[in-house]
Amino acid sequence: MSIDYHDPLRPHAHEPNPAPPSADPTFSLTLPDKVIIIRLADLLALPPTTLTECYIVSTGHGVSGPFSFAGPTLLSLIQYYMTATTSWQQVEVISADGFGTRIMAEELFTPSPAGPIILATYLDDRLMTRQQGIVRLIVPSETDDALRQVKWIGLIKVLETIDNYTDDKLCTTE
Ligand SMILES: Nc1nc2c(c(=O)[nH]1)N[C@H]1C(S)=C(S)[C@@H](COP(=O)(O)O)O[C@H]1N2
Ligand SMILES: [Mo]
Repeated sequence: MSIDYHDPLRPHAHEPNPAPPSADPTFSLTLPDKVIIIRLADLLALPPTTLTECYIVSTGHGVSGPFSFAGPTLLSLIQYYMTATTSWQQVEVISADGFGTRIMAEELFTPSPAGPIILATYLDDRLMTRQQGIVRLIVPSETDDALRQVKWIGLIKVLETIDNYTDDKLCTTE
């Protein structure tokens, strides 16, 4: 018998959803002690970081790019809204269509040489359309299958502890 942690935010086979789940790019930021509604204007008010030479590597539909994506870093958003003394260990970024990824605080504090994780609002110097994914997470270290490139972010949840997917979420298989 093996233990399988069916974490939906870990890489898994996936057919990309072609259409935005809603027209509105507003999303929730859930912090350990409060929930904040983030509108596009709030993101545009934070200093942007530009990532050039980005590729979206789709296992089913080939590679597209290079693109330049720009927007605030995920770390800058968290630090802007969170009480500085609150400690946190990981972040869940989930789209309105239920697709998502899990990010360790370490990945934000020590970005990969490919660049920091950003909340992209611009694609090739133009405000992205909803169809293109605004607000779109760009994880530059992920170059295999686009499974961390979350389009249409609906929820960003900052967790104080590491969610190990135990108890009710644990599944056992033969
Ligand atoms: N919200 C959301 N984001 C998503 C997906 C999805 O289904 N929903 N699919 C992922 C996958 S598997 C791929 S290949 C890329 C496709 O991005 P593109 O449509 O910009 O090429 O989006 C990623 N982000
Ligand atoms: Mo994909």
